Amino acid sequence: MREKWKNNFSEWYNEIIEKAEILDVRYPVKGVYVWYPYGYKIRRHVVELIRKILDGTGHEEALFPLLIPEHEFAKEAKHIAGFEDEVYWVTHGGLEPLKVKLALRPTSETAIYPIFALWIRSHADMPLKIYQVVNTFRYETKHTRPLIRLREITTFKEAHTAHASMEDAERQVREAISCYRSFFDTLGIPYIISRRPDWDKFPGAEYTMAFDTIFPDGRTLQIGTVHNLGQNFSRTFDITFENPKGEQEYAYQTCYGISDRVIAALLALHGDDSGLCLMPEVAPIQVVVVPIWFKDKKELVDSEVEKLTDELHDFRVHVDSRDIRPGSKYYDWEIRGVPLRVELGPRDIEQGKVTLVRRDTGERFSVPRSEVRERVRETLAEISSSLKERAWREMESRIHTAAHIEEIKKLVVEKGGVIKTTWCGREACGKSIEDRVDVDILGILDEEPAQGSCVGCGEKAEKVIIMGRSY
Ligand code: P5A
Ligand code: ZN
Repeated sequence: MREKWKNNFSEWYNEIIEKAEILDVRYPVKGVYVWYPYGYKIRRHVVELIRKILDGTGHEEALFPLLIPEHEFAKEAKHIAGFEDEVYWVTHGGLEPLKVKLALRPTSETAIYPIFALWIRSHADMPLKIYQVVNTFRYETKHTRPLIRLREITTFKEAHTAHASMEDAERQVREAISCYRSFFDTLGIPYIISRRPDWDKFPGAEYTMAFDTIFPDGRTLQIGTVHNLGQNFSRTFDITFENPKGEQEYAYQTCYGISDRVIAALLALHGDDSGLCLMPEVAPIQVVVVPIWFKDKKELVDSEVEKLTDELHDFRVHVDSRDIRPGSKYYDWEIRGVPLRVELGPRDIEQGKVTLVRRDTGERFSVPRSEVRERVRETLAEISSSLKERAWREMESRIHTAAHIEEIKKLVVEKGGVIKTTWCGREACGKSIEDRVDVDILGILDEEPAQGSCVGCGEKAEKVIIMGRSY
């Protein structure tokens, strides 16, 4: 059943975040939440996954300070202009006013790049590829939401790179996109990759590539961004290197990041009216074993359950031996999205079988006890691929094409989601399209050749764009 999930998504989301013990939203600061142990375990698997991908492609993890002195923060004019409304400032040490105000990082360019200037001497020091997993602070004024729009982003995974040529920075942008693709693919999160319009790129970047997904309510969520910074920051922070010709040159840089939003998407896209459906890859518990006790058979069942858990030691298994009815146990683990349930009772034991129940489809079936390990492995893999496939299918069904402005207006009201259309590429025209339909241009699809005319002005279309209302 996915009635509430689909038709009343916001309520579903807020409820499930609490009930599944992901976040405690009662912390008394707006936009700031507490991770429950269960939610934190999911977070840990997600972080381990991105670490594995980044480590495997030559990135190195480091850790830079949370506090940024005002004079560094303010150096890059466009960057400060883009972030100044969102910065928290530390102004006092105890009762004493600080001589230099300190920003709580909203992102770490201005903490990292003065140090890159010290680390980089020659072209042989590059490419330099660093990442960190940290919390960042943004004083968001739009409606805050758990994991989606945070004032303390607790899981900011940001990478910063420096290169000896623009071509190598371009190659790095492609590598970053491919890292994020494989990350989202493992999590079964569908995405659209687009180039942000110039007026919406990262403050200080040459250009921004973004990953967006579409939620069940038709609104889009930006779940990752990759920026080519060119030499904008290296000029400001004096990051120079000696090139092979012996000349001093400014480094070419990129940066890219993902946040807690990844976890929001993971929870939101794979769910139903009974709760979460976690991807086995990141589920804190992959298999929950529920013993079915019958009067005098409790000891027999318990000893068989113990053997069974031993056989399943390759997986993250939990035995629910609480003294409550099996039905209540099923309910609890369904909310928390445990992908697979194993039931074992006297009858199963007699027949040499165990009962498996899939969280995603509700399907219930018996497998021979001797094959249980293999069958669990197979079923988890099937759950993973079918959740992923369903999420992609659903996202694609929320993308519509329009050739006229009236059609866009109609689609916005009737269907929501993302609208694909054509544009001449001129900023003034783009902004007027946004105003007339009251929907934003999310990005440009570089790969798709434009045909026909611009929906805004009727002149020759140069670009295929996607539009949508985002979180
Ligand atoms: C890239 C990493 C940056 O900050 N500097 C280092 C670059 N890019 S960004 O687009 O501004 O942010 C990266 C991603 O963070 C998510 N995000 C948020 N998540 C939760 N709450 C917020 N308030 C918030 N703001 C941004 C987005 O997914 C974004 O792509
Ligand atoms: Zn136009």
